[in-house]
Amino acid sequence: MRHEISWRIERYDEVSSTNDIAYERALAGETEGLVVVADSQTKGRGRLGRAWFSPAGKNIYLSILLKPDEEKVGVIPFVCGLATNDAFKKFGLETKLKWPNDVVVNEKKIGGILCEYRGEGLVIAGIGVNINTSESEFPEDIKSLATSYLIEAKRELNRDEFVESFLTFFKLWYIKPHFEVVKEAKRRCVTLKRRVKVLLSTCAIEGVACDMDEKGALLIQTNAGLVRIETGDVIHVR
Ligand code: BT5
Repeated sequence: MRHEISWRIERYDEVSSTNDIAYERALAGETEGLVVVADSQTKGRGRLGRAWFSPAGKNIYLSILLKPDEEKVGVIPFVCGLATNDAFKKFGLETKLKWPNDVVVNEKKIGGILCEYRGEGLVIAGIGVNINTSESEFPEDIKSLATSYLIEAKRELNRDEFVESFLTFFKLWYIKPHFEVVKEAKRRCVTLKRRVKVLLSTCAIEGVACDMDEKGALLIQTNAGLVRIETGDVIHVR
């Protein structure tokens, strides 16, 4: 079995994106286990260049530098998601996963995950988690889609305690075989058994999300047969 990862946490007040800082640190010779945590981001990002709302003093913006075994690269987003679920549970909040990279409470997004493969086995795993943002503080365009610990649990949460707990759970999931990670992600994934529309770069497909394979790809039963999807934007149709 792989040795346990040990964490080295670097804290910043404001960065462009914690994923970028973690990558710069990797280029400067940092190795697996570096964790970059920022109080705010000026260019926090999601997938496909989308922006991640990252105000100061409220939430968690964190990136981990990893060198996973090859077969595990594809399941790092689930490792992040499961650890986020477990950390929230420790503080009394039940959350679920939405395929491929969201942490949700009742269809609303409380956390987002951006894992970037940077070659030579290097993965930067970025996690944004909404902790103490109130409803009125979310920008209009995401207000109806987003939620936070404060909104759901009706109390504030100490961000350092959440980070500590998240990193502890991350370690536990990271050393498990990839198929066990996927097995648990399947159990917690609200996308399965749902009718979905998946937006791909050039088209959209609709069907029932019937399963996830052992690599974490989504299997969709469409009128034209079974379709396997490795990434995309999923809309739960009903
Ligand atoms: C994600 O992208 O969900 C991945 C977000 C990853 C953010 C972390 S923060 C630390 C690290 N450093 C970074 O620069 N990024 C990572 P995606 O699936 O593309 O979702 C983006 C969409 O989520 C946006 O287009 C909005 O609709 C919505 N959104 C933006 N900010 C949000 C927030 N704080 N909470 C909930 N939804 C948000």
